Amino acid sequence: MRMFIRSSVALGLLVGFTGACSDRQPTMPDDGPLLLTTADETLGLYDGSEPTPGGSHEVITTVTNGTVCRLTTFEGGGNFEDIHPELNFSIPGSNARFPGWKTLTSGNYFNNPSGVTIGLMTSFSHEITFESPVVSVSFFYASIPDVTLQAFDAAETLVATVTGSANAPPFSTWEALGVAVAQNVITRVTVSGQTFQTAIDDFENCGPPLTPEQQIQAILDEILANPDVNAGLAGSLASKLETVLAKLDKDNVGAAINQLQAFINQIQALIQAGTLAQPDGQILIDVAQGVIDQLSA
Ligand SMILES: [Ca+2]
Repeated sequence: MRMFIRSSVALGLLVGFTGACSDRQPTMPDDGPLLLTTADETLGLYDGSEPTPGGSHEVITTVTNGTVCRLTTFEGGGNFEDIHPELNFSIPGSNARFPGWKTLTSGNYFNNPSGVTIGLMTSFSHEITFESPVVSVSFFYASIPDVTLQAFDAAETLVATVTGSANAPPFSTWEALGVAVAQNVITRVTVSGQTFQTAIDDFENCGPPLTPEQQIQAILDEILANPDVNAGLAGSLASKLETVLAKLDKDNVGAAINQLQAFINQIQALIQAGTLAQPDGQILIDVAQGVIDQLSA
């Protein structure tokens, strides 16, 4: 997903960064919310480096005991680029929208939890909203002021809140902050920090179930990523799962369940033969069994 739209705030900043690096003096728009000074310590995470467009955002989906979690690492986002400028656009597969946030691939930050890219606040408070309500939300943060995470349900009731202590500068310590409730009711969260002085990484939301087809695709991806599974074996396992998908496509649930059971039997045999590590195989069995249970319900 490539996005090239930039806010007027970003353009205003760029005007100020025309000299040599050591001479850069940010010029603030008169009506902007920015609170920067020229001192390095308060310039924050963004070092004024050239904005660049990004590509597809990385989202890592895991299924554990029926709970689906979607991890947005921000990898793939551009430098000082809007994560999504349009209302209601969500990163594909993330279940989440990040209005007002930017991705940053270069700046005054270190030891970030994943890759090179982080999510940067461009105001003192931002929302993150969800396509489907979730049960838990978490991320890692580095911030000069304290960071407060508040979760709301569809009725705009505050259902959970947590505050993390300031841990910067320097932006080299990343601490986890998260909330969890009993049911999938969180429709949005607000994150309070400060413009350019608060960043997050590895944003995760958990809860809404995947469809059987999505879960089977997740198993397929897991198999293809496992170095213990050679090409021939992967082909054999994949053909069973592709049969499951074909049966589901024709609403032939009974045949799909039979194929899933055959898949589970094969994984059990591979575990017993020592071909597949027990924890790796058990994850595949758990997800396949979960799909069987879902289809049988
Ligand atoms: Ca990252």
